[in-house]
Amino acid sequence: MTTQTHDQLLSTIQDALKACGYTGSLEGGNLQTRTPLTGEDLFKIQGTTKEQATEMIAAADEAFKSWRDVPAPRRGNVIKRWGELLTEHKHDLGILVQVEAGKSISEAEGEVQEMIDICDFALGQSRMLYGKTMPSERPGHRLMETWHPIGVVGVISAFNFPVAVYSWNTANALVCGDTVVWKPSEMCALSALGAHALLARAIDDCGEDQNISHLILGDRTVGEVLLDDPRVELVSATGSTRMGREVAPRVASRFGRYLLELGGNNAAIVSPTADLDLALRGIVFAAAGTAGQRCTTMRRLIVHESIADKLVDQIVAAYKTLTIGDPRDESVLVGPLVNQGAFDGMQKSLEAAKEQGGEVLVGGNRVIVDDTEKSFYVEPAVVRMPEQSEIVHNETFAPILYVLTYSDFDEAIALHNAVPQGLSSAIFTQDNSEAELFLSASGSDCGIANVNIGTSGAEIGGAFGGEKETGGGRESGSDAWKTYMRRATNTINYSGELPLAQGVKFL
Ligand code: UN1
Repeated sequence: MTTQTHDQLLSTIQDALKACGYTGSLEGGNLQTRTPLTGEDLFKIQGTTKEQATEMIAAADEAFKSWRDVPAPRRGNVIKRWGELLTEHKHDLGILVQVEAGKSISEAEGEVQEMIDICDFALGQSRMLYGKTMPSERPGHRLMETWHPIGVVGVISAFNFPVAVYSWNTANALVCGDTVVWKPSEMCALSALGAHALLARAIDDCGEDQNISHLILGDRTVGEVLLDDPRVELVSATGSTRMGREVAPRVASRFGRYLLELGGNNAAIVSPTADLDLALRGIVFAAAGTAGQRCTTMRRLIVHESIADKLVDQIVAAYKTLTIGDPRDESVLVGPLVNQGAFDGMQKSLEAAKEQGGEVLVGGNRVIVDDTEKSFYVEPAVVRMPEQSEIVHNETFAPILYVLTYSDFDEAIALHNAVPQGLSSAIFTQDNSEAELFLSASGSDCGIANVNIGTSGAEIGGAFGGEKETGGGRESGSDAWKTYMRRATNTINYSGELPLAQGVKFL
């Protein structure tokens, strides 16, 4: 039970936004904000018009002309300061994420921690925008490559990680010398105001140009401005595969670049040799945590037939102990679905699974919290499927774990790779050769492949993204920064002669 009244919640939000440095109005606008915690409306804030969005792109494009020449380590200072402010306001921003995405405070603050971590990473990266030097085939010549900023980066982010994914893109883009125009999910506009205000403070503290960062608030129609404006060199979009199918050709038709992080349908294989205790905890967190609303959520379990009954019984028992409710109560592990659409989608998928021979072993029922039908809480579900069927190929953004069994390892890999999505994957095994096979070219076809941990909860240091219908993009760590830059190959002749490459003679 949470004891906070609606008015108290409103003032908590106001305080958090103020602490982050947001000084604008929270009234009289046209964009209704809402919380999935209670299903109640919050503030009505000012949305952005298409004309304003276009003006922001123009301003960011203008700012780019100076920002690209600011030394990269100095650009890094803005990100360093952002990281400091995020550390100071981890709880404030965490509260906003909790209110709009419905996460436990530990997960909401964990999301802010991802922002702090990427700031550390990008600060280091600002001194490591390395290009290679290659041996020239000609005497007295030097061949090398240089990385340059590309321009305005449009970031479109989803409700489920309302601020972290934005920061992966923004921290990298800004140190690379790009400017950023961000269109967050309209369901998380308050979190966006908080995160954006903290960046504005960092820019101010460092004496840099505020126009390097802009925020567009509104529905998809205003976000579409980013897709079509030729000044937006890169569109980085997180969301559904359906959205990606629209974004990619639209941006490509004007030869813009895109970075897509779309649907996942993540599975874990559990081998007979697995440490079942460890597997159980990994599975339950990845499948039921964040109410199944991570793109990395585990949606399929492919378990060896010899241990299936035992493991499934343990999972069902663990699910029965999960506390479901308003996550302002710190004992709660599973918060709400984001809205009625998510709840209806889950019910539809459960129906389809039953029609396709599935048996719901636990969960799926609505949970009424605090006597209101305005919020949508649900018991995470486990569904045993007789075989791979159509529904198992779909991503339903809700906590449904489909269980399939296998008898030999090749069959497990085939089942694993049979879906159209390719984000995250895992194997639980103590057999080294199974683990290696899973990680090999003939193993998991996903962008993320783990051994003895679940599918979710990736660290920022690795490149994040996936294959097939997940969209192929990579953001966050490793060399994902290269997506935010363009490469120039340079040949410098200091020989005083003009030898031609490939030994060609002319004149
Ligand atoms: C997402 O759901 O879009 O790996 C991002 C994870 C988090 C990020 C998820 N670090 O689960």
